Amino acid sequence: MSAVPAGSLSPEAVAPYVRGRFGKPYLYEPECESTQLLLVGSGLPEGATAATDHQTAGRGRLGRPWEAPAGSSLLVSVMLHPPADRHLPELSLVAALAAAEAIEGATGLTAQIKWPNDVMLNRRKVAGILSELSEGTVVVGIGMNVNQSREELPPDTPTEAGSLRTLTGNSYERAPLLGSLLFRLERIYDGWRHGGLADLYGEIGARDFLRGRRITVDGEEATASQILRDGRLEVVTGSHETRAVESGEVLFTR
Ligand code: BT5
Repeated sequence: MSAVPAGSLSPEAVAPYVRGRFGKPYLYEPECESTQLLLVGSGLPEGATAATDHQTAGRGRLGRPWEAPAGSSLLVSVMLHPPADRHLPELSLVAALAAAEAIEGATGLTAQIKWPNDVMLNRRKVAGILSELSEGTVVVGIGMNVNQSREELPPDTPTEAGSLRTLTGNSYERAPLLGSLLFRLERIYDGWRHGGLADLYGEIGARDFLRGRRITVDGEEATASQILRDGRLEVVTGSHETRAVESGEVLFTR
């Protein structure tokens, strides 16, 4: 009998589901501050992956927290060594697409990408992406809400949070879900390396959550047109000016 703790992301639980380069080596801590810290500046090869069952200081962008009860979600970081001349913010969309596809594979529902770094299911944020650049390498962190109950999700977030469980009524084994996420991330990242965002544009554009919505970008009201082929968000402002936003904080009103 193996001593795999039920439902953990231990190496023994996850190894059977690691099919490609991503996930090797696999660094696992039952608890840590942030999986990002296990990889940033580590010099590990591309595809190296860090995962945990609980973060004590999980982080979002701009110093914001990422919160999830122990054992409830996917908390994973992957080391990437992208070509130096590439537009790195695109990697958040690459990872968001991989997370969306993994969610779709598990639930049978269509997930959407809320530019620049969220994955949405039925208008709730079910996953968030954090890309951190250090010495030419990028550590992409993915937090995916899997088995949290409604009460276990953070309340009062700017974009309402959901989990696969609250949105489908089902619980999901996390190890196969992680394997699926890593496999899809590898395939999509390889496509991006080869052909840039243009090659993935059909799949990203089809899942563009903000398209046509009334939004505010960094406080300014606008209507989102679409994610552009270069990864920027095209918006039409209140004064009917069309512009492309490079990065920013987007809230949607409807
Ligand atoms: C993100 O930031 O959405 C990126 C989250 C990345 C988390 C992963 S977990 C593995 C790796 N290790 C880390 O330490 N981080 C990465 P941002 O767009 O800034 O969103 C953060 C905001 O989302 C917070 O200020 C809250 O309002 C909200 N939030 C926090 N926890 C959440 C959750 N579990 N589900 C949905 N929203 C959440």
